[in-house]
Amino acid sequence: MLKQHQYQFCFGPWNLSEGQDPYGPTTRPAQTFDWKLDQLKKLGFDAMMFHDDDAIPDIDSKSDAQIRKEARELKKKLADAGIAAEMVAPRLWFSPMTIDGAYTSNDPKCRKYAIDRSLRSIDIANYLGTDILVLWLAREGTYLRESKNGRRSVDLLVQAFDKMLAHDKTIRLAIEPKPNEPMDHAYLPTIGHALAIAQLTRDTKRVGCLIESAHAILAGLDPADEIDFAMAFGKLWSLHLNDQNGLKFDQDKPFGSANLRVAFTQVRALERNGYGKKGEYVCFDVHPFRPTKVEHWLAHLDNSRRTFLRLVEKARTFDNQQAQQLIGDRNYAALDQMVLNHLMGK
Ligand code: GLO
Ligand code: MG
Repeated sequence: MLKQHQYQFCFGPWNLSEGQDPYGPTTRPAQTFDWKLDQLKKLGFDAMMFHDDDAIPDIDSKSDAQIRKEARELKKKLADAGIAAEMVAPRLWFSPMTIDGAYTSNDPKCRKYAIDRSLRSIDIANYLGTDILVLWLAREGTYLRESKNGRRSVDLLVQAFDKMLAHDKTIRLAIEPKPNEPMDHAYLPTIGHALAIAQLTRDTKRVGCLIESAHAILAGLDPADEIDFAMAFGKLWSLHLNDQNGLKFDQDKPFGSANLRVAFTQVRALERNGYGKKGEYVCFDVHPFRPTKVEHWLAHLDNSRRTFLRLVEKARTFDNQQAQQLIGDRNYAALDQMVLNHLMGK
């Protein structure tokens, strides 16, 4: 039998979060980065994702030389632990310089800050040995449409991406779309938008995307369709699997926890497109439920991976021949029930 592809798994330090929400403080004590790396290793994950300031705390107060030194130390720590750095993402939504957006801010000084910080993130990606810069465009949008010029914002985004592509000849930009939150409306809400704007940049081949299940659901889309679409372009370079119960705040639930069938459909889409065969990782952008006790702090990550692997088994044992017969007979009621039976184990 052909050896079947094995997936590689990843999460970020922020996925071991402390439980704060807009209405209340933390419910678990903060832990060090080293503790988080240890947990990742203990769980048997393969890689870690990094915001620029996860890699280099207080990044804005540090010189380029200091950043280089700290990034190299981190790279060594990761190598000793046998863990890869999957990506680096500039955290462009915390600073007083990004209150009104980053690349699309109305203030030229703030736009410059955002670009300079992104170029630094690219340097950090280089030091850590990854060629992926993830761009979650958190504040690129508006609370009220009259505050920005939408057409100008598209031009500003392209200009920013072009500067990043010119800064480093190998870096690939993976845009992570999200339709809303924290903004009312974001400028690049879907994978279609991310891949379309790629065509306006100076190196279209190096601008691709990252799909997050919850973000697709918030856009009213089926994440599996987003996967098929991105992979038809060969541009799905990373993935944030999680779950989301309808059109609410971004929930980052464990993978499959709100809708197992939608999760199954995503896994089938990954399988049919060969996701991971070029070294792409399956990342879980999930958070513990706020009431989670310290002793159960890792469960959401372990459970997401377990569910994912069970669904891979389900995708690989799905009776495609029988499904094709039912499709040929246009018997979709039976096909529907066949899927449910398969998921329920009967
Ligand atoms: C928030 C996003 C966020 C990003 C992360 C990486 O909704 O999903 O968690 O994935 O900051 O850029
Ligand atoms: Mg995400």
